[in-house]
Parts: sequence; structure tokens; C-alpha cells
Amino acid sequence: MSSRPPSAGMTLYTYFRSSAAFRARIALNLKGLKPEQVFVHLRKRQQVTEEYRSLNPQALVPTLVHDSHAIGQSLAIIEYLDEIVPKPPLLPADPPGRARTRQIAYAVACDIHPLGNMRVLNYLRDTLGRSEAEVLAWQQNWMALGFAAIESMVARAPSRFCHGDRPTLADICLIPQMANARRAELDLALYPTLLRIEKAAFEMPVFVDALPKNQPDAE
Ligand SMILES: N[C@@H](CCC(=O)N[C@@H](CS)C(=O)NCC(=O)O)C(=O)O
Repeated sequence: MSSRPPSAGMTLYTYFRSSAAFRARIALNLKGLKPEQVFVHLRKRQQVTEEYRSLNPQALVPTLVHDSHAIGQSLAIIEYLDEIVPKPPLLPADPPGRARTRQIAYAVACDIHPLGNMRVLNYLRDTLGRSEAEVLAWQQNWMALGFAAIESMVARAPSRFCHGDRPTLADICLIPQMANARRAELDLALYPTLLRIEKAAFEMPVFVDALPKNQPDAE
């Protein structure tokens, strides 16, 4: 049997403030993986270079390169990690639990996060001529709508984390989005269950170590 550690040959292309990269960092930490990191400075537009696009044609972070396979999309990266390192599992064992976990994760990753992405906000500013106050209101509107729904989903069957007593894909998506919400000055007091889950998450070093402020490229 090979003694090669699973993170050998693994590189994460990341940016400290990216919440999609934050998701990948939490998943890597949960799996005990320590890839090399390459920092892609989004404000310096390093994501749109030919070199980076050759890895990730969407020009978004994160990208995970493993054994010369380049994988974009944080959820694809997280599922890949769960497949190559099955323990601890990032989804519950039962199909209804898996579906519920994915429902919460996708509510963040498919419906909240894309509307607050840098290029979307820059389009509002630069192409549509919207003011900073309008851009902030836009972000707060879509986050508030999404968080209210997730609060209702998790409050129906409350547990330590979004689903059960250990972190899953749902928490991996939720916690970085709550960091984004704070940056957008959203009042999180309206979501007490989410705040309680966030508190539980930050009792674990795997979440703390993945925080933007704890990354080598943090400014
Ligand atoms: N659905 C993608 C979203 C990735 C994404 O939006 N990344 C942002 C940072 S959080 C980005 O690279 N933005 C660059 C830009 O907007 O130009 C994923 O989950 O990986």
C-alpha cells in the first residue's frame, strides 16, 4: 500500500477573502489535508490572467489541482475531497439527511453567494452606475432573504450544527456566508439558530484556521 499522504501533489488556488475558498479550506481542514497554496489576488485581477484561466476557465477561486487534475467550483472540490478521503464524512449517511444537508448548502452556494460575487457587484457599480449604498442594499437584500429561509429550515429540527452534531457540507457553506454577511453589515441577530451554529463551529480549530484573517495572504 502506498504511504503517500493524500495532500501530496495537491495545490489550492485561493484568496483569503473568498468565501468559496473559505469553504474549501474548511473541508481540507476537516479531512486533515494540507495542500500547497497559491494566492490569487482578486482585487489585482489575477483571476483573469491567461495562466489562471487555463486552470479555471470561469476565472473564479478556488481551484484545487490534484495530480494534475484542475477542479473548479468549491462544491465539486469538497465532494472530490469527500470521495478521496471519506472520513470524516461531509454528508450524513441517510438519503433524507443528505438531501437536507444539500438543500441548506445549495441555498447558500447557488442562491445567496452568486448575487454578492465581486464581478456582480462591480457590474452594478461600473456598468449600471449604482452607488455604494445601492450595492450594499442589494447584498443585504439577497442575504436577508436567503438567511431567513435557512434559519427556518434549521430551526425546524435544531441540532448542534445545521444537520446533526458534527459539521457537514451545510455548515461548510453557511459559516463563510455569515462572514460575508458581517462584511455587508447585515444584522445577524434575526437568525438566532444560525448564530448558535456559528458559535459551535468556531469552537473547532478547523473553522478558525480557515478564517480569512488567518490566511497567509490576509491583508
Ligand atoms: N460557485 C463558485 C463561486 C466561486 C466564486 O464566486 N469565487 C469568487 C470569490 S468568493 C471569485 O473568484 N470572484 C472573482 C470575481 O468576481 O471576479 C464556487 O463555489 O467555487
